[in-house]
Amino acid sequence: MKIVIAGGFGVGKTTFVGSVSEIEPLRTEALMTSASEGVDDLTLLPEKSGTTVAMDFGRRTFPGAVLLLFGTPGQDRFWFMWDELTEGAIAAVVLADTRRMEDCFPAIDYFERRGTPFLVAVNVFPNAHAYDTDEVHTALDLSDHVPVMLCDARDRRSATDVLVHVMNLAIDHAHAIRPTVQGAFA
Ligand SMILES: Nc1nc2c(ncn2[C@@H]2O[C@H](COP(=O)(O)OP(=O)(O)OP(=O)(O)O)[C@@H](O)[C@H]2O)c(=O)[nH]1
Ligand SMILES: [Mg+2]
Repeated sequence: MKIVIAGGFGVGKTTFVGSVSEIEPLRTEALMTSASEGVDDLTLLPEKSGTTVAMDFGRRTFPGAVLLLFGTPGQDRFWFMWDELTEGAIAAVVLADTRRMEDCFPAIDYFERRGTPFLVAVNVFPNAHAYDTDEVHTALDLSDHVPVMLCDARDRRSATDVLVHVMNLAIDHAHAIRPTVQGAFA
């Protein structure tokens, strides 16, 4: 099963894939230099030194399912890669940072438009205000069927919990559309 880990710049996508992957993840990090000053806002991310310029790739096996994890690049200037990167994905995780909530809107719009099942996982940064999941759901104006979770992308157990939820979401979605598919060939 292909799962996409998406979200805005610096929200923790690479960290998430690294936490849950059972293989050494493939990363395409480029060192951030003064050339991106004024473009990439690092005010809230003092420790960040690299940024994804193509994708992250990891793998995680559960009983009966192998998840192939594709992390997107976060910046708008890499949007042109999204269609290829997300092709064939059965579900997505949209990571959000409540200090910069609006940064996850493009990813939410993208998966809504494509009809890809997704959930929103708030990566809780220590100095961020603690909102509960209902508040985030309302703030993002999400459909009722889109779950919201809180997580710590650095923590394997927490990030794994997100993966289990997104896997179940994908399975539910597949069951929901199967009668339509069968009907088409009847
Ligand atoms: N405190 C805290 N820091 C985090 C967390 N997740 C990631 N970080 C840090 O935040 C920064 C951004 O993480 P990345 O994983 O590179 O974010 P990204 O979404 O892949 O970034 P781009 O690929 O540039 O869009 C890094 O310095 C991480 O160490 C978290 O849950 N809590
Ligand atoms: Mg990254």
